[in-house]
Amino acid sequence: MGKFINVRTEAEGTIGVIELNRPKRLNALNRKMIEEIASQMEAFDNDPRIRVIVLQGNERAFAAGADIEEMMKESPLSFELADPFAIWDRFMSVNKPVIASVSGFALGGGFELALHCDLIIAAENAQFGFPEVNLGVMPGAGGTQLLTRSIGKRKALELIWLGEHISAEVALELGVINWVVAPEIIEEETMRLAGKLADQAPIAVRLIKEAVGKAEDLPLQDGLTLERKNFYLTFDSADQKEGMQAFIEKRAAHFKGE
Ligand code: CO8
Repeated sequence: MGKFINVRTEAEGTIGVIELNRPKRLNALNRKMIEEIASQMEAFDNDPRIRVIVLQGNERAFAAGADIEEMMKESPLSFELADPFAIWDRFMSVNKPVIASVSGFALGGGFELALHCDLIIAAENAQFGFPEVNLGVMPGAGGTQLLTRSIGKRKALELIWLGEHISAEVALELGVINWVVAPEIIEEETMRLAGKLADQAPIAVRLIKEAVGKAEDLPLQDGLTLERKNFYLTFDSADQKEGMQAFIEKRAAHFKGE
């Protein structure tokens, strides 16, 4: 539990939930809050009982961006010395699946935080956008790179240049997010999806995350080589034996992450 986040587990301790908790500021992200999120994600990543991590805000806001009051005091040198984006690199090192569950505003750094997650589920009232240009700046926590990889150059420029919000429905059509659901059921639907993922074989899930994650960076042949090595590795797990045995015996598999 931190000053700016609430932490809990669900589904018999297999799902770790991080809830952003700065409601009066629409969960605007200050440095301490980002640090708390990253540290908690690492704690869940290192906890063998946890299989899936969920990041969520509240009904009104996932996060309305970086804390503008805090940020306006910065200078190029203060940024250089504090290296604030090093914390963001830690999100990239999480091995377990991370689901962003977005209601309300996901703007600027809040949108970037969601883009650092593997899957995004949104409520119909969610709004995504990069308003930085309206402040005379630009995204700095990965927005130009992650959004462009997700929807291509022209659409990314449209969103980041115009600084307008898009609805969850449009975000879904663009392929930025995975699912849109009614606000009343987002919590339940998030847990259903997280629970389903938590029941999959954890080692396979982890190796899939690594291989798919590298698909955007590696030349095809290197990506195929990595995929094959990871495929071979799954055959060293008890879960591979269990999964195939269960198929033969026509029963549900029970995976232990071994
Ligand atoms: N920073 C600080 N305070 C904020 C922020 C923010 N990003 N967003 C909202 N708040 C505060 C408001 O100032 C207000 O405070 P108060 O009650 O004391 O006046 C409170 O939250 C509620 O907000 P509003 O009254 O404005 O609520 P509305 O429903 O009228 O409007 C909006 C909601 C449209 C979301 C509006 O608040 C808004 O435009 N917010 C700013 C959005 C924005 O520009 N975000 C981008 C910031 S820049 C950025 O993210 C750079 C990322 C790169 C660095 C990442 C490092 C962390």
